Amino acid sequence: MRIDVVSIFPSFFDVLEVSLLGRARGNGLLDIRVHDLRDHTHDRHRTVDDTPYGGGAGMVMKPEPWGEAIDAIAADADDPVFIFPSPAGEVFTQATARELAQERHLVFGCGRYEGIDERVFSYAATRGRVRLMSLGDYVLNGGEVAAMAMIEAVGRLVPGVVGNPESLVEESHEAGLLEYPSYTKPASWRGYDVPDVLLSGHHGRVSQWRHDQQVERTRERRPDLLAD
Ligand code: 6GU
Repeated sequence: MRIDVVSIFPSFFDVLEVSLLGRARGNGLLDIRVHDLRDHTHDRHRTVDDTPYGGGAGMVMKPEPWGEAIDAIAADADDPVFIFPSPAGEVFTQATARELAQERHLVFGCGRYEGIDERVFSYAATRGRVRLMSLGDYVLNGGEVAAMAMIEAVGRLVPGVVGNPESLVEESHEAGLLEYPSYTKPASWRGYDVPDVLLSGHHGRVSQWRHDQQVERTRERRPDLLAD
C-alpha cells in the first residue's frame, strides 16, 4: 500500500520508521512518503495560512499550497483516497480501518490552525475520493497525531505487516466486543492469582470464560457497543 502524508510538520512522522510499521516500510509492504506543505509555497515566508473571510478567531490554511500538493501527488497516483483528519469528520473506527486497508493508495492531508479552506476538499474530490475523518469527540491541535493513529490502525491490517495474522482476530473491536483479559507467568504475583480456568488446560472452558469476560467488560465499559 502507498501512503502519502502532507503536513507542515513532516518530522512528526519520523516515528513511522520504528516498530512494526518501520519494518513494513523496510520490506516494501508500506510505501510511506511524507511531504512538507511549505514546499508548495512561493513567497519568502513560505506562508500557508491567512485570516478567515467573514471574520473570527484563528487562521485558515490557504488553498493554493494544498492545490499544488494534491496535484503533485495525484500526478502518479493510483486511485487515491484523500483523508483529511478533522474533528468535524465522520468517526474513524475499526470498520473504517478495515475498509481503508483494502485500498491501494491513501493520502493524508494534515491541517493546522482553524482548518483548511473548504474548497480544497472540493478540488481533491476531482482527483480521488475524499473523506474527512475524526478520531473522536475531542480536539487536537492538528491532523498529524490523528493521521498517525489512522496510519497505524490501517497499516497493521495490510497483509504481512503483522507477523501472526491470528493476533488480529482476537482483539478489541474485531467482534464488536472489547478484548478479554490476558495473563502470563508467574501464576501468582504479589498476592494476585491468574484465574484457575486458564490453568485448567480445558480449551472449551477457556474459550467460554474469555467470551463471557468480553461481554461483561463491554457491558461495564462500553455499553454503547452492545446496543448495535
Ligand atoms: Cl482527526 N483532528 C483534530 N484536529 N482533532 C481531532 C481529530 C482530528 N479527531 C479528534 N480530535
